[in-house]
Amino acid sequence: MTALLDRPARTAAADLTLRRGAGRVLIDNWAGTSTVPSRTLYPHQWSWDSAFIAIGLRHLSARRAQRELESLLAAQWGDGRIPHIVFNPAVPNGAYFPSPDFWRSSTAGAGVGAPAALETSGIVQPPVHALAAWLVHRAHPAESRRRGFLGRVYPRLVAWHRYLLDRRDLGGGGLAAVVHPWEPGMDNSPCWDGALARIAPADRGSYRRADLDHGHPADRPTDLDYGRYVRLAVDYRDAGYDDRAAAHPFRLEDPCVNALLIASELALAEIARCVDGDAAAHEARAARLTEALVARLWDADAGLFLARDLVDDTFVPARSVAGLVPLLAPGLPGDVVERLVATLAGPSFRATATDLVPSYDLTGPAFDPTRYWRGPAWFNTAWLVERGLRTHGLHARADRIRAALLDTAGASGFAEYVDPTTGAARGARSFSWTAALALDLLTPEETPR
Ligand code: 9WN
Repeated sequence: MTALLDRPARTAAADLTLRRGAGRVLIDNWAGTSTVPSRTLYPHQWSWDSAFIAIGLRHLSARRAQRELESLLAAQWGDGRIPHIVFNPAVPNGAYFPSPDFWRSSTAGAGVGAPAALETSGIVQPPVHALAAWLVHRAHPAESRRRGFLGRVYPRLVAWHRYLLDRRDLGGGGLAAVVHPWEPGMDNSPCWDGALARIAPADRGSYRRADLDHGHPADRPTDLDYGRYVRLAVDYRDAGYDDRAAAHPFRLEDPCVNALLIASELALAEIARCVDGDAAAHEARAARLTEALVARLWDADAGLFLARDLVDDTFVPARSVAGLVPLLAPGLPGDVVERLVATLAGPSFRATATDLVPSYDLTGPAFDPTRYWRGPAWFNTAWLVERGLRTHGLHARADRIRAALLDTAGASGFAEYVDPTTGAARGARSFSWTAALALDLLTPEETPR
């Protein structure tokens, strides 16, 4: 019998303890208008973290969940981009690198509408925000209506998606591209190794890493990769963060980013129905994106979606959890769903010891159970795959991931990620999205996820 079937059922007492622990993490990490991912490693506001955090916070305080998203959207640039970090001016400059004086958003980004009154990074992260806004609304529709929440966030979310589909369709095939490994949110994934190898690293003496003050060097990206991250960011900054002018020597289409765009377009359709927007236009866009995703990123031999490198227009062979996240798209062809489910249950992605989904193929040549995004299991991707399985009515499979996520979140002290082969906690503890997404899965929804 497999570990999947052996997992003991969760008790009401265990759920209560977990709920209290998760709530405590979110309260402790609240910074006044938003939540830090981690008090130690990430002391500012991060874009896709805030979306996941709002999805959990809605069960504690609808008001606070709305503010989480509103504070992020207040940092939106004139061209529609939502920056991946919004800096808290009260936090010392050296607490995180790259810091505000590195990105210089208010000056370097002025030409494309960076806010003048606050500092942000200049790159983006995956578009989970419309999905989060819709879920936040649905948790407490009366409170949402009272505050006019959807009416205020809708135009900003529309502008955000327009940015991704206009300025970032760098391959011309109707999908959004990423231009830095931090953008897909899976920074150090083996998926970026080939594309990064073309980038000359910045001089090691030109910057100081702050992540190693808190993170273990064996878990974090190498110095060589960090130098390349810095080079890409500096060159984008020096092009005024203008996608029409920047060379974008690193440009790829990522399946997770585009799957989230589909899920978020469908959420925008729901929001549009509440605010007199054009729901049909959002649904049509989601359908076109789904077609483009399958046409450009599906690889039947690999059994999952792959990233496409736009520099040489080739598939990236590395198989990562990003390739399973498109389960979120309800319009996927049936045979694609079947293959994805088989891949998820096969030796590459079924970590029997934890039942969590590893970030990279367990049998792949670059697999490392502890290093950032090169194998460890993360809770946000487990939540997305769980939701994707439910999207296709695969509730028994989703239930297993749900139970694994809840058990491991609690046992690991709400770790940032875990070794998928043992469940051992890695990275930061009391990590906000781990707590938020556990809280979310503890709370039944009125309609199936
Ligand atoms: C760079 C905050 C972020 C997450 C990313 C994760 C990590 C930052 C870093 O932390 O990235 O953005 O310094 O490594 O990879 O997904 O949003 O939690």
